[in-house]
Amino acid sequence: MVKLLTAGTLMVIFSASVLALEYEDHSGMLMDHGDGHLMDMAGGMVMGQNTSTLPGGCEKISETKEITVHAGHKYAEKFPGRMYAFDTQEFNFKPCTKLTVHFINEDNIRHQWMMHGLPKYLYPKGMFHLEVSGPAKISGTLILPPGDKTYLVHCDIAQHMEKGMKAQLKVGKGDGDLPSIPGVTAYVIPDDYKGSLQAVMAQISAAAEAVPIVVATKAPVITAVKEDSVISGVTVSGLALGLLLAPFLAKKFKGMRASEVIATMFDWLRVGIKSVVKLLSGLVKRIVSNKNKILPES
Ligand SMILES: [Cu+2]
Repeated sequence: MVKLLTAGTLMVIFSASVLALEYEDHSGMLMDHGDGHLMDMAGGMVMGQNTSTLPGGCEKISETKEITVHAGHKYAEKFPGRMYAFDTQEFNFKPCTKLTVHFINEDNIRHQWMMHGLPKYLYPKGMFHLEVSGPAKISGTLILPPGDKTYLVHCDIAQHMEKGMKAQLKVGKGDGDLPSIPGVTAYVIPDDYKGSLQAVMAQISAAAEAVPIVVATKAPVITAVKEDSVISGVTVSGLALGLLLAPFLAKKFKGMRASEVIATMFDWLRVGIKSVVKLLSGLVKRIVSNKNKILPES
């Protein structure tokens, strides 16, 4: 029984450690480059980290909060037309909160949790920014400013915000809503889903049916014209050749019997074919011998 329990405990511990290793944790790998900028060699980055400096207007840290934000394609599945999303689209904190964000990127690409509009005297370019190539976890801390304001949070990788990775963070009551926050506010450019699948498929099949009719009516006209032109071309050249050769042939066959004329013509044909065959075999020999010369070198 004890053995069984031990085995069970070991299995639980093992499976827990396997689960915990689903993504790379960058927290212990980061190097402090100063000014709140931390980086590691595995592509993790924190910018605007501030764990101790109070923003102007904050007498003290009002609250200490920790949040975990997941990012990935799967969180966009509930938002039609979107490709990437955070698992949370709206955050709300008291002014002067010390906030630690644990950012878990679940995709096999790079994502960011980037916050804009912070006071620039404290946060370079007014940004607090977590970034990592996933699947990975990265953490950072900032102290939120005083006052009611709505901050933009997004992923700044090209097109990721437009594809849905956008949220808003309200400090206090905020100062309004930002557009195109999936599931929260209306899109600036709404997608058009008016056409039903049946209507679209009917349109496509109607277009497909219309195409062969056009081809069928056009094709015979083209071939008819082609046949006509071929026949007339052959006829014209045959006539011209006949007219040119007529005096020569008349001279050659003068006084010959019909059987003799035919025999002579067959003889010419034989000689003609023989010379053509000779010419072709000569050409083939040349090509083959050329190949033989080249092949050993290559
Ligand atoms: Cu992204």
